[in-house]
Amino acid sequence: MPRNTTRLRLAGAVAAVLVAAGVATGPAAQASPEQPTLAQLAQRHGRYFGSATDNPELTDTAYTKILGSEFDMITPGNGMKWYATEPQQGVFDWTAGDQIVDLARRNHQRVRAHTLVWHSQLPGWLTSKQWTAAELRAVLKKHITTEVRHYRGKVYSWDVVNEAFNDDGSYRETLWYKTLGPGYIADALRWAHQADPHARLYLNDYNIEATGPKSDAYYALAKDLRARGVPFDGIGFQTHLALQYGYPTTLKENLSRFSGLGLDTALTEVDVRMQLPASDAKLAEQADWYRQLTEACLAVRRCVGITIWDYTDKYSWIPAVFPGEGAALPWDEQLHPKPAYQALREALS
Ligand code: 9MR
Repeated sequence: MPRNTTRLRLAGAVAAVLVAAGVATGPAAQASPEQPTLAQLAQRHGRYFGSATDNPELTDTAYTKILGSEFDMITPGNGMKWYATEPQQGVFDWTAGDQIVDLARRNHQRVRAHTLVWHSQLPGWLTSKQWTAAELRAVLKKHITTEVRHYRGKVYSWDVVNEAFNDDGSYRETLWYKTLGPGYIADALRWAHQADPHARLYLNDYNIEATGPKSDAYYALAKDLRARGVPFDGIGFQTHLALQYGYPTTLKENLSRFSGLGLDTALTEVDVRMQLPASDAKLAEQADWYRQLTEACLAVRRCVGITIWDYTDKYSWIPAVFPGEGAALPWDEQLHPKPAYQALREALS
């Protein structure tokens, strides 16, 4: 017994050192050698494999068991958004975000923190008032500084600005853009960097997987931010795909051109929805898409990892937002792996 205790203590100490060094250790320590986890398979390529999660689901122990073992990166789906973290002006609430950070830490997982500046899920006090530019700038700076400081040293990256562009490549007319102009993006990045110089800072959006006007807008902005020396590390490709719209065949070349700017890329919110009911044919096509997008990321040196937007259809956001669509994730509602799960394993092997 004492020998086991010593070994456990030693293993714990080694894990702590590796975690401090930013090396993911948990799933490697937990899984059986015959069946490596998605995280372990990704680690062999120097990548991570993550899942989003959300606080209400954490009471589901069958769910948290897979969440804690199969992945090495976790994103809070809602708990770090503005409505949750600053529900009243100047009053900060870290309960939801901390719960997920603590869970990830216990499972030796890293955290992609999400998100600081967005037009959605803002508290009423922020959206119901007419702000002057000076006032809103101060509010934004305080929010970013306080939240990023709170999580300093505890998160791998931040989605600093989320969904800043329209599909045609024009700036989205958000509260931030309308009041502060496009400079809010560089300001947000600078404030986030000051608050946590080690966090990787991302701009994150959907419908930018294929080349086109929206992804061109990010390319131009990224180039400009780089040229001006604004602290900034990567572009998050949300990758919310739908079978009925076709696979984004230019994904790999698109990821590559951002690497060419010296930036990281990541697939940050992957799901592949379909019109219900699901069929074997649709699930096979979905599996093929998961395989292709994984291969695309692995083929691009600076595509650092993949996160799915929760791992099971049981907790997917899709059915509530796209009625009649769903079945978007690699595990079904009973937490059984689907063909997409096998496809992910093969693509990572
Ligand atoms: O997963 C999130 C869901 O629980 C929320 O209801 C929804 C509200 O908009 O936001 C979801 O996450 C979004 C993410 O923050 C940004 N990209 C789109 C995601 C799906 O809507």
